[in-house]
Amino acid sequence: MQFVTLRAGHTLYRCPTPTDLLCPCGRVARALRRAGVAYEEVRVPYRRANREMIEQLTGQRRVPVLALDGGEAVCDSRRIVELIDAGGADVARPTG
Ligand SMILES: N[C@@H](CCC(=O)N[C@@H](CS)C(=O)NCC(=O)O)C(=O)O
Repeated sequence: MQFVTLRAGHTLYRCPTPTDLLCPCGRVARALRRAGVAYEEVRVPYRRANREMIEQLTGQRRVPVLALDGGEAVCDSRRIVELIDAGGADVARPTG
C-alpha cells in the first residue's frame, strides 16, 4: 500500500471498526470531537501486515496514530487522549 497524505490539519489513522464506541481508535476520535479539533481520518487495513504506511510514519504498525499538522506523529490512544485533553483544541504542539 502506498502512503497517502491527507493533511488539512491533524490526521487520525484508525482501524476499520465502524463505530467510535468499541476500540482505542474510537476513543481518540471521541476525544478529538469533544475538544473541537478539526482532523482528517484515514482508515488503515484491518491486518497489521498491510499497514506499511503506518510503519513508515511511526516505526510500528498499531493504530490509532495522530499525525499532527506540525509533522509529528503520536502513537497510543492513551498518550493521544492525554495530549488532546492537555491541549484542548490546540494539539499542534505536543509537550512530551
Ligand atoms: N495500546 C494501544 C492498542 C492499540 C490497538 O490495539 N489498536 C488496534 C486497533 S483499535 C490495532 O491496531 N489492532 C491490530 C493488531 O493489534 O494487530 C492503544 O491504546 O493505542
